[in-house]
Amino acid sequence: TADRTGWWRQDRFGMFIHFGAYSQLEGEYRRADGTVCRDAEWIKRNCQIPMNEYEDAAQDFNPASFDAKAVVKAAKDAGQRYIVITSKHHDGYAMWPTEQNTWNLRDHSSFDQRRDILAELKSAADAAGIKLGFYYSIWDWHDPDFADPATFPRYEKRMYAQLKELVDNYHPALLWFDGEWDADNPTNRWSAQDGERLQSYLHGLDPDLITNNRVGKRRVVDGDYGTPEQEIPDAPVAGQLWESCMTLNGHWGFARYDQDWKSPATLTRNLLDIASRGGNYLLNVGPDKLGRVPQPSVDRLRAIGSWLRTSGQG
Ligand code: FUL
Repeated sequence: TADRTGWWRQDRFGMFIHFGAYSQLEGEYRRADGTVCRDAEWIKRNCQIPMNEYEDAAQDFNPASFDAKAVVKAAKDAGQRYIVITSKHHDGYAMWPTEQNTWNLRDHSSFDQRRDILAELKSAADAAGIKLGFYYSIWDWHDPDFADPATFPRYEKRMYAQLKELVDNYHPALLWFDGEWDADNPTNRWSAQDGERLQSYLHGLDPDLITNNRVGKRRVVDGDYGTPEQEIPDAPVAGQLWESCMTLNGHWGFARYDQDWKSPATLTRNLLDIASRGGNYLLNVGPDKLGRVPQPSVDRLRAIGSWLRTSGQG
C-alpha cells in the first residue's frame, strides 16, 4: 500500500551489501592444477568448486573487522538512507545464527561466536535513523532438499522458518528476494502462487514489511517494486515502483582483482537520472573477507554525498 512504501519512496537512495561465505575467497579460486578461476558471489557455481572445498573455505571465514558503525557511517556519508544486506545468497550460507541448519556464520566459520553481524547492523542502523532490509535468495545451492521436487516442500518449510527468524529477531523494514528464477530448473520450481503465499505469510508476520518483485515472478503485481539490475529503465513500467540496483565496480561480492571502479561523476549522474525518473537507487558494496568495505568504495560513496550536500540535496 501507499502507506507501507512511504518511507521507501521518500528515501530514494540505499546501500546494497553483498557479503557471505563467498567473500572468504575474495573472488579467486585456485584449482589443484594451479590455474585460477575468477568470479565473486557466484564463484561456487561458476568455478565449480566442490562442496567440501567451499565448506572448508567457509570454515576459515572470520570477518573480525566487520564494523557495523563504519558501514552505517559510509552509507550516511553518501546520503543513503537504507541498507539491504545479503542474509543468505544462492550459496545458502546464512549470515545470522539460524536454528534451521549449521550452514551459517555462527556455526560454520572461524568468527567470534558471540557476534551477530545482522544484529550489530540493526542496532547501528537504528541509532543512525537508517532502515535495514535483508536480501534473501530463494534458490539454494546447499540445502539438499532444494533441488528435488519431492523434497522441495521440506526446504520451503525451512525457508519459511528462516524468514520468520529474520523478521522476529531483527525486524527488517524490507525483504529483498532473489533466485525465484533458478538456472537448473527454468520452468518452475518457484511459481507465482508460491510467491503470493510467501508474501501473505510475511505480511502476517509484519504488515509493514516491504518486499521486491522477485518474491514472485517479477510481475507488476508481485511484491511492492520492480528491480532493474545494472540498468536504468528508459520506460519504467507504469504503476510499478522500482529500484535500480548497481555495482560500484563490476561485481557484487568482493573481487580483489576488480579495480574497475565507476567514477563519482557517473555514480552521481546515475542517482540523479534514476531519481528524476521516479526510481530508487540501490548501490552496492562488497566487503572483503575480513568484513572491511573496500576503500575505493568508501571514497566514492563520500564523493556522492559531498556532491549532494554542496548541491543542497543531502
Ligand atoms: C542477481 C544475483 O544472481 C546476483 O548475484 C546479485 O545478487 C544480484 C543483485 O541479483 O540475480
